[in-house]
Amino acid sequence: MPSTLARVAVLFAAGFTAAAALASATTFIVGDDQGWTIGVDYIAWVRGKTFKVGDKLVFDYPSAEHAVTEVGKNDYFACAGGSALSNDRSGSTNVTLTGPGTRYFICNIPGHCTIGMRLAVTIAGDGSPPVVTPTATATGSRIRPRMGPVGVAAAAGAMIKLAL
Ligand SMILES: [Cu+2]
Repeated sequence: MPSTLARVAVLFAAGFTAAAALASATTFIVGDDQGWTIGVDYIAWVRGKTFKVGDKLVFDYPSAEHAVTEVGKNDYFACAGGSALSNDRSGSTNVTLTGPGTRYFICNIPGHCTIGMRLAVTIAGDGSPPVVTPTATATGSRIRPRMGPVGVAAAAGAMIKLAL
């Protein structure tokens, strides 16, 4: 019986951790209200922001006017879209930051990159994963002495309800 309760508690703790990790992912609208367009300083837009693995970039733009073209570092600085890693003109381009490092985006419509439609985003990689700290109720052997059997049962019951 205690092992079943402990298992439920561990499952509950794992579920809570996963939910917390999901909740901490951030969606960034590139350029905020202005979106992906000419006349926005994307270098300034990036400044002060922290991008993490799992965060998402959303580029909003009129599909007839712009594109989101992911390129390598050299092509970013050269405004060259010829050997793009990807290109999208859907009007709403979602990019999930799946790993650490720097990713480079330009608009490959001729002339647009050179006048500022380029974005370089550096994704932090060294953040250690959240540490799961077993609580007193999650580990049977660590139940606080001052909590009587009724309290333990009530706590376990509450956790089972939450887990279901
Ligand atoms: Cu453009």
